[in-house]
Amino acid sequence: MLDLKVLTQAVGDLEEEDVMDLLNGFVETKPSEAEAQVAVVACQDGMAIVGDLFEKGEYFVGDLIFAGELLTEAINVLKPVLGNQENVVAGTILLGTVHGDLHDIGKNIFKSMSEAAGFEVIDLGIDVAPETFIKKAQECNPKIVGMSGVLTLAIDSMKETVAAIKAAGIDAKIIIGGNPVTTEACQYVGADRFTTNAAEGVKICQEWV
Ligand code: B12
Repeated sequence: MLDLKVLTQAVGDLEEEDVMDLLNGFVETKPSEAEAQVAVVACQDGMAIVGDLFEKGEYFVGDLIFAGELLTEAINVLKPVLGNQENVVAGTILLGTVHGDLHDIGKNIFKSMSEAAGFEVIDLGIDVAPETFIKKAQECNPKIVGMSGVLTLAIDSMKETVAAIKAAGIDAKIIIGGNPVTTEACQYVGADRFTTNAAEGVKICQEWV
């Protein structure tokens, strides 16, 4: 059985070998999709430890970079057990990390889980300007637009992007995700829904289609 607290701490301590051993051992037990999602949340909690240590000055930017690589590697190990319904096309999600923000690990996790649930995801990448969201939305007519961001400034970028999308008359549901999003932020931004959990985000998108 996977000890989630040990996993969270190993991510927080940037103990790559321990994290990989724990996850490879976990995947060998053929866990359910729900169990795998819980492991993702444990890794995410580990990143919060990294963030706290960075704020305290105990970790530096190099540690953030390493943490980013570690989490990407960890999610790659979990991907095969995070679900797979590639033959079902549930709908299209246009996704991107908003302008000014270069963080993409959370976005990529949401992308993987959405694809596993049968969505087609058009990923615009990071630091995406409002005009880019609009141009692509006009081309591919998505049912859902997903915006990601973890910097505080991302909230204002999201607000700007939502306003531009609405002004362009694009008829899509909008979901925002990333560590700083809250009920208040969601109202401020003008999005339909928010989440800080990729699995919950997928459920919301499934409700919409
Ligand atoms: C790794 C990391 C980096 C890496 C990012 C690598 C990468 N490829 O993404 C690098 C080194 C590049 C980086 C750079 C910087 N970072 Co940084 N970083 C982090 C760290 C440690 C982890 C972020 C992360 O990946 N979390 C884990 C993921 C899985 O969580 P998540 O994003 O919330 O995603 C989950 C959900 O929210 C959801 N989700 C996410 N997006 C979406 C979208 C949709 C549509 C849905 C439905 C769901 C969803 O799904 C995910 C899984 O459940 C955080 C600390 C923290 N607590 O977050 C700091 C943090 C975000 N960084 C910070 C800072 C300050 C910086 C820098 C300014 C540092 C510097 N001096 O250069 C730069 C900024 C660069 C920029 N302009 O963006 C601060 C932000 C402070 C603030 N209030 O704005 C933090 C909070 C650290 C801290 N405590 O000080 N960083």
